[in-house]
Amino acid sequence: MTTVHERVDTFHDNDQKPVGYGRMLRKEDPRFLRGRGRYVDDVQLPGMLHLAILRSPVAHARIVSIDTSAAEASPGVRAVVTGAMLAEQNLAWMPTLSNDVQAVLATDKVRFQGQEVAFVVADDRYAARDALELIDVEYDVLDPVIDARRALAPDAPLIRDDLDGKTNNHCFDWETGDEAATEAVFARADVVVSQDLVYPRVHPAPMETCGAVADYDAVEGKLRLWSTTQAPHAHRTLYAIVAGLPEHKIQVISPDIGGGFGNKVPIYPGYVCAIVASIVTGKPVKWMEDRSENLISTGFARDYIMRGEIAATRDGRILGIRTNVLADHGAFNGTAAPVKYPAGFFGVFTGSYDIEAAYCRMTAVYTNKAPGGVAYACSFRITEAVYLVERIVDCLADELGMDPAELRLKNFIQPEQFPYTTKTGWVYDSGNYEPTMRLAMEMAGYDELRREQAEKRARGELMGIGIAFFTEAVGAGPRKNMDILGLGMADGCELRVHPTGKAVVRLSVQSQGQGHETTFAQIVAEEIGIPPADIEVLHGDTDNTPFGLGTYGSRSTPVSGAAAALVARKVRDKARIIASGMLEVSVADLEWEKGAFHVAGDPGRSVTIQDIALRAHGAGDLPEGIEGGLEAQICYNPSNLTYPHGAYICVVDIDPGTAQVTVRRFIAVDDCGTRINPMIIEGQVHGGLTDGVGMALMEMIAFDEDGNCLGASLMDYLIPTSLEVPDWETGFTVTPSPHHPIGAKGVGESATVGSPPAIVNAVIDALKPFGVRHADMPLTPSRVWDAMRGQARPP
Ligand code: MCN
Ligand code: CUN
Repeated sequence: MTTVHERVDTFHDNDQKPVGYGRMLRKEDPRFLRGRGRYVDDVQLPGMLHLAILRSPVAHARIVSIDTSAAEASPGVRAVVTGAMLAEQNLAWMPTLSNDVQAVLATDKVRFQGQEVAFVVADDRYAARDALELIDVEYDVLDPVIDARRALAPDAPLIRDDLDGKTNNHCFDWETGDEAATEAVFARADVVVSQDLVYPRVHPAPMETCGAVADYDAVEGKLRLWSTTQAPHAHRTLYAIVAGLPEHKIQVISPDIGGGFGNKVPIYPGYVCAIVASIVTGKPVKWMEDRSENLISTGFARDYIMRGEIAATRDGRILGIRTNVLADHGAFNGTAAPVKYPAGFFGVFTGSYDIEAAYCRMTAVYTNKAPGGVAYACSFRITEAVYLVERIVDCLADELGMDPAELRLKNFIQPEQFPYTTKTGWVYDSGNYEPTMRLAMEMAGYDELRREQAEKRARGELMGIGIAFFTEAVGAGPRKNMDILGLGMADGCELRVHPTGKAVVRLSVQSQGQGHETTFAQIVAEEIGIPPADIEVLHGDTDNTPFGLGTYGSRSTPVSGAAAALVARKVRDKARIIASGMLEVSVADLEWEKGAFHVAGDPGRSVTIQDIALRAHGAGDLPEGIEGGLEAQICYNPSNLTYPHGAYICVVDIDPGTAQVTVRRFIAVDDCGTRINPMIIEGQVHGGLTDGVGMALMEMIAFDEDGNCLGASLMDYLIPTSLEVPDWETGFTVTPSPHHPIGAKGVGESATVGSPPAIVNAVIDALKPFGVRHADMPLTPSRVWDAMRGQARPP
């Protein structure tokens, strides 16, 4: 495993430091490349049973009766459990992350197709699945509510009759900004443009589906749960609350995770069923969903129906932005977002522009669709916000007859305005937008592209150039105003340096493919000078890591990364005192040079961090008041979010005969502050851009009018492969975060946030000769064809 790190010294593109930041190959890759990753489904325990879930075939129905007798008699079956049985233990319902409740197994009604109705525990997976077919459920089918626009109609069927006093499908209202001030700027604007936009329901579709192995030991009274979770500590606390087990008797282990993309933030009924099954049978129980179960029942993303309005002066000064949103939350509000932000961080819909006023009003509704809402590299709804603002800015450019790059450059928040408080109250920590935009334009050869486009238009060819410029808010978040179910959004970190100078760093966040074992070793290495190869990163096991809220909203680097840097500094401070004893000089006379302290003015007299580690654990004397050992623990509470930004330019060609869109080029310039590992950042950006092509051109979880999910397999739910995407052209600028100890901002979701509007803007730009001003995602050939012929289909 260590051999790959030999390249660390030669793989730098940002500086010549011997250890620390740079293009280091991933420490986890030898394991993955040799097929030695260990995922939840690889967990095999003696006597383990298997659990399968019966799901509702219909979107909305009353359950009349359930007959499990045939299933119980089926070979290999150990238990069949229904909602009624869970209700006896008060376990039929569980809290969601958004102050709603969700059925673990349906008791009264089913509320979406694919909802959990009963489960079977059997000796193997096949016996369990076979027995599902023998469960006889009688449904009294009800009219479903599928279109969010009809959810509040007076005659709409009531979905959540389980909630006391509920008489309609209203979920919540939310507003932000200043309505009157916005009205005033709209009233005096020369130009007002408005556009309806739908961000369709999409799905994260990670390669590994969700699953768990629960192992309850009745003698120890301890529950061990291997599960596909992005937030093991937060999940543990919720299980403690729901199951009434003491927290120290629950160990949540998330081993290697095969992609999360937000899909593994919520707690799913399957996890709870596995726990119940293990407690009931006294055996370990594995539940692993299949692809269709994952697509129809687990956390979806988006499903926002938006109206964007923008007001400006005739010469292109943006004055105000206003939006009205209808949010479809499905049957239960299972959104994972800080509780004070029911619409996530959608509040950054004012984008990267210095405007006078903004206002947003949102209504959220229940429909007979799967619950969820925040998932798929969304930065807590920033994906929708960025799409909204970047599309309407393009609509404005079109209206004004102005170049979309020029319009953006004219309205950017200026570098000296940071920290910048937006009209919806967010404080952007730092930014320098124009150089990022100019770099993207230079890499693209923007003026040349426009010339090429003019020539092609003259020949009847369809070429489009689309721009998106985004600012994200990532790194949730300051405890004073962010929590999930009462848990403050801070992260712990522990660092132990062993006697021989090798170290272990324990994190509360959890990688699902982002390379934390590498980058967190690099952060610590940069601070204490121990090579990354000698620093082991441990995560994903609540018994062996400090408490913290986990990985989502690109918060690992902004929050946990800061914790790792600070804990290393704490260890270094102690090392300095020990070094002063070893060198017999005062602490003030020591100078730190990556990996060693030397006496100021006498570099020959020095001790390395490894020497100090040995002394800290050794037999010799330590300075007065200093305990032995070399380790520290901290909990980092960020003072603000970090605000990465980026400029994306997309070039598309459209076949006028088939309406097929080809993304010919894509230029992405990202600014995530200090860059820890540029290779990993590029990987994150490449993945996010590919996601963006999927959402813009291919992906949608659609339903028919009965509520049948039409995206239940990867034959129907199209996700892009390397064949549908171009060779990405990436660049970067560096504007460090002022409050983050190493100046780093998050980047994991940036490209998914920024790329869809760039692609849609490019397609609409290509369709200008047809007078098209907008068409909704996904821009499949049929939608582009309809747009060319002036008939927009309902989404
Ligand atoms: N990084 C860096 N320098 C920076 C910022 C980040 O080197 N200035 C590195 C980090 O150290 C980390 C990676 O880039 O190794 C991503 O860091 P960060 O932006 O902090 O995001 P998280 O680690 O918190 O990852 C979460 C983010 C989210 S929310 C989704 S969704 C998503 C994404 O990551 N899911 C992913 N990228 C994914 N990539 C993979 N392979 N699999 C997923 O499920
Ligand atoms: Cu919103 S998807 Mo990521 O935050 O896990």
